[in-house]
Amino acid sequence: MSKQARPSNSKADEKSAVGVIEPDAPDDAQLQNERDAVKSDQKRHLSDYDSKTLIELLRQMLLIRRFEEKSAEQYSIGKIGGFCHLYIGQEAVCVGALSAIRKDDYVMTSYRDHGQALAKGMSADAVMAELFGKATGCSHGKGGSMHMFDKSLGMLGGHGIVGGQIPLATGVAFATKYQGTDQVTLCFFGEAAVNQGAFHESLNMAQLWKLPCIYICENNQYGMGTSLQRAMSLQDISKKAPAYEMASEFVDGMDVLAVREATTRAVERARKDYLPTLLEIRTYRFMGHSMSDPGNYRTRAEIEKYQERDPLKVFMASMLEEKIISDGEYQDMEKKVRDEVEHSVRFAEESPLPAPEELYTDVYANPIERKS
Ligand SMILES: Cc1ncc(C[n+]2csc(CCOP(=O)(O)OP(=O)(O)O)c2C)c(N)n1
Ligand SMILES: [Mg+2]
Repeated sequence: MSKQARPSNSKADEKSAVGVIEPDAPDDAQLQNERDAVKSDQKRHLSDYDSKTLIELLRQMLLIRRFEEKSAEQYSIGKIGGFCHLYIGQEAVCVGALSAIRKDDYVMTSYRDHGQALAKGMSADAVMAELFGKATGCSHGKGGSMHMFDKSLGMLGGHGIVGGQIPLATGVAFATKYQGTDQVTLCFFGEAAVNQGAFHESLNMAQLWKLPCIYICENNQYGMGTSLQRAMSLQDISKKAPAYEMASEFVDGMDVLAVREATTRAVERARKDYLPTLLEIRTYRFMGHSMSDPGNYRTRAEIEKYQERDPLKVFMASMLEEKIISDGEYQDMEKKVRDEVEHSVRFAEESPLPAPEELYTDVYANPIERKS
């Protein structure tokens, strides 16, 4: 269990419901303390891991960060169109969680899906080409940012309806149990999805039927421009699980090792006893909701203060201080990651657009008659 303070309902109580003033930026000393606490927690845990595992966690977080920065740049020059939701600030959540599962386990998430896709083993080329709407993208250029899929890797998307993936993932977990496998399903969603009926229906069935599904709420504290305090009566999301007799944990999402360890406990419960878990992983998105968000609902100061606890920087600093990685090795990692991302942009640029005939493939209703 993380040492980070649990969210309190006090602001909502004081300024109740509609028209509340957005939460004040947290106090400097408090953030510094939290950052030190994460670092010292991480350092204590570093010795539990071999350096190869730790370096791979760092590399994946760095790849996602550089990939997302490049996506923002390519979006702003018009190479990427449509919706584009970036994951910067939340990297420790998907990297920590996916490092606790096997290759044949399943992952489903929302439209904020680039991180999960990369951590599940999809290539930067396939993801960037999809963002560019090119035929070589993982969904043949027809899905775009919100629909990263690779069935062969167990990456089952990329879903645009808030909370829509929660019953779907519950169904996948049902299917694996029915088939007698010991696979588990990780289902990621934002905290705003918790207010959807589908969340509650799914948790009820998963516990009743004992399904190996791990529900991971990425609580980044905002649903578009609405803060959690303005939208949810009980903001302590992990406390919703006991209503279904489900196990739950509150986890610090800025600490990749804390996420990995909580997910490992949930995976064990799912694989051995077919039991579901709800993990509330507290995080923060450093960018707007999507590329078109002007971000007027929170202050620059609030963002900067959370950036003090940047999961990538804190983990990198812990690794350097504990001499698990040297400056030179880190620079080398940074160069390789940047090359991989640059390669993905060239690959996407040079790839063809989907052929016009592709309009008639991969659709549910077949055959579609073309009117001449
Ligand atoms: C059913 C439904 N309602 C509304 C929307 C519009 N919408 C898109 S994202 C979003 C906010 C979701 O926030 P959260 O679940 O916290 O995820 P985050 O974006 O923070 O990752 C909303 C309301 C939608 N896509 N689907
Ligand atoms: Mg959110």
